[in-house]
Amino acid sequence: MNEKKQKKAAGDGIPGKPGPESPPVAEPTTPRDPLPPKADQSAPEPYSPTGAPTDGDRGRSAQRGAYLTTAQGNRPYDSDHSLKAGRRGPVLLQDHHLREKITHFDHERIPERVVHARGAAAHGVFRGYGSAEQITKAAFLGEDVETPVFVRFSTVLGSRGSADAVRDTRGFATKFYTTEGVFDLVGNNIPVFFIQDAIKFPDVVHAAKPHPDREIPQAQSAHDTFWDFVTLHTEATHHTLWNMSDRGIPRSYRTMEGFGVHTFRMVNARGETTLVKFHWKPKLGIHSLVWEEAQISNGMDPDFHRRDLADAIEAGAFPEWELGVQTFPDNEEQSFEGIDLLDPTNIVPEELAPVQPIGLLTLNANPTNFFAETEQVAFHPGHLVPGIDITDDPLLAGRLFSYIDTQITRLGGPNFAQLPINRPHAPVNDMLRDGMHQTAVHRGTAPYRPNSLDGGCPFLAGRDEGAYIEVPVDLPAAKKERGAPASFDDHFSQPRRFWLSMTPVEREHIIGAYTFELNKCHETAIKQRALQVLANIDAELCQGVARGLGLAAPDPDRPLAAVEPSPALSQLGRQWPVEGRVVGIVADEGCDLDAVRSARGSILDAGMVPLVIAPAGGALQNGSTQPVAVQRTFATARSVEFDAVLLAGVTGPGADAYGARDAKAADPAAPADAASDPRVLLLLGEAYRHGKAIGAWGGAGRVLQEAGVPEDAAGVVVGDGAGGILDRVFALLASHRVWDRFPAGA
Ligand code: HDD
Repeated sequence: MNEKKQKKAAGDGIPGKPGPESPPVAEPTTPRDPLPPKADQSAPEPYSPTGAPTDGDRGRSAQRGAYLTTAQGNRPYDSDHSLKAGRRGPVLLQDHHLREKITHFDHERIPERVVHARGAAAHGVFRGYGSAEQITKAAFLGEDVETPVFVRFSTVLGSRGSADAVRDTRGFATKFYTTEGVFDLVGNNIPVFFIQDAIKFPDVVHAAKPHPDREIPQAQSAHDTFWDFVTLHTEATHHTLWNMSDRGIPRSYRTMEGFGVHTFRMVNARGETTLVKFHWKPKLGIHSLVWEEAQISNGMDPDFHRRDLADAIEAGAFPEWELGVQTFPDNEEQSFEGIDLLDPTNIVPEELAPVQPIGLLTLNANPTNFFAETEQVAFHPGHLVPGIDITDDPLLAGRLFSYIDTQITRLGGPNFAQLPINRPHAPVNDMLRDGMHQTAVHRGTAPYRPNSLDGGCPFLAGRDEGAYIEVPVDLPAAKKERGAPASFDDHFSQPRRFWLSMTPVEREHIIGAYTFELNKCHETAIKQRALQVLANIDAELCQGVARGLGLAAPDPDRPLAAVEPSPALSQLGRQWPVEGRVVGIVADEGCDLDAVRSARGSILDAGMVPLVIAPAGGALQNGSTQPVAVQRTFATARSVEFDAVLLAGVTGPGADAYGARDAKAADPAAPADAASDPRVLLLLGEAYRHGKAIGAWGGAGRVLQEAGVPEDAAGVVVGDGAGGILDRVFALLASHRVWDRFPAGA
């Protein structure tokens, strides 16, 4: 290229002076009003780096002004082209905007949580009932006291990008921004834990995470190292059994129980103490997927639970849980009815110690920014308020160390409490100073106490009002040793109680889950060891799994525990509200669209979500009626999304439904009763296998036959018109599934 051409191509080579061929500079967007304030972000405002108070915009919309700027507030005139020596020449290192933009991008990811990496969260409010005032002075549990909360649900094993509906424990962590400081209840949806001592936590996690050579399998316990660990450390038997039950594959975060797992100590205003176990009880009931649904969902919608939570909140169907406590006398043995309360592999049956409700949690707002809130939230079981204290559970002791330690790596230093989502809503005056990512500009000259320079401030709370008052519990005379009490050695009576409390359907599911997982193991010795563990729980369980593995069922190697079942452990046999349930309506343009519209109305009136499933997107219209909007197509719908499926009636006698016309359009010679769309047949077949209520009206029953769904089967409702069948379908939904169809190997 000659010199003249080169100069022209470089836009005269003068930055800021666009040449005639320069692209137009984009118009800046018009400034918007900041987003409305979020109650949970109304934490104390820190000072800006210059020491000036920040403006009211902080914590709502991080960006201000109409113009794109660098991090230093300089306005670039072009953010799409690197600075070059000539348009076709090399990029210049001096381009600060380029380097700043790329450098920041390079550091956008932070280490994911070592466990519970995959999560979804929501803001909400907790209202105390006041019923706990006799046992705790915690202010947030007072009558009608409202406290902002942030709740993060999670799976344990998978990476941040893994699927939601895997068989796993779910985290249920709640941050209460109380007037007395932050209280974190960092629990799970399973009330017991794999291990009794925190020193084994790295071991159980190493065993459960993907194998270190190939890094597979992702987000699964169905592999050799997991089963090797849990059969060698038989204290894991109880938690593993819960995982293999339907509790391991919840239908939704909204339909899970939550548990504090450990025993905590509550302290009232008189200094009296009570031992408690925390329970979260979902208002919508406790519901699970069936295994095949979970597997389908992980492929067709890996964000199944995350989407479900966000959609429900966006639609105004705010999920609610009651917080309850089981209470026990704070005795010297720290046990109740022979159950060691310091052993986190134990539950106390609700029949022995009923759960007493103490407050209501409502989740009512989705996060504004996933990273800032859901990813950066940092929980810690040691974040306690006056009136709630710890016990000597050795698992809890290790957690008290671990959580703060992990945040230092994950969030890049010790100042993570200053991140907006972690800021207490109570005043903070902590004398913690400096460190990586310090965002506060602390004033004063004496960050120590007592001092005589800053007016002696800060002062100490009185002993009666302060936090972290170790209850003066007498410690037994002891010598240092590594060991556990003999009561920690019983690993089978609690699992046996759980098994005996299950209904036949639930037992069938448990046998199916063990059989699936162990058949994924390669080592026969591990499968045999697992069968020995199962034999020590129950012969029916062991034999059922052994059959599926093609191995002999061993005899128990110890006497089976004599325990009473606890019916409260079963998820079945109860009726639940149907609010928020999703009903699919299969329809096409051959249908009576007035009836479809009226069915949608009835479903909405019952507080449920109707989704019309049709051959193509857009709207259904057939001339005589108003169009009906389509939410799912035959290609995007799978049964797992729906709690019940309806087949809309067709218009005239003998009319074809759901794809028959399409088939005929493609092949005019096709017989009049051409098979319906195979995707509809698959949807119906799965809905039937998974125990879902199915309704059909106005001649649509013909499609049921093609799908192999018997019209007279339990939970299949066929009628002339929609009106006659809807109430019966709604009634079926209150039981979650049509349990009479199980066990069917689902
Ligand atoms: Fe843990 C995260 C729950 C035992 C160490 N744990 C974490 C989360 C939940 C739990 C819900 C996710 C919090 C969030 O959403 O950010 N963990 C439990 C329960 C346990 C338990 C119910 C037993 C009763 N955990 C446990 C032990 C240790 C840890 C014994 C270590 C000694 N847990 C951690 C951790 C994590 C964590 C490594 C990872 C990310 C984080 O803390 O913030 O520190």
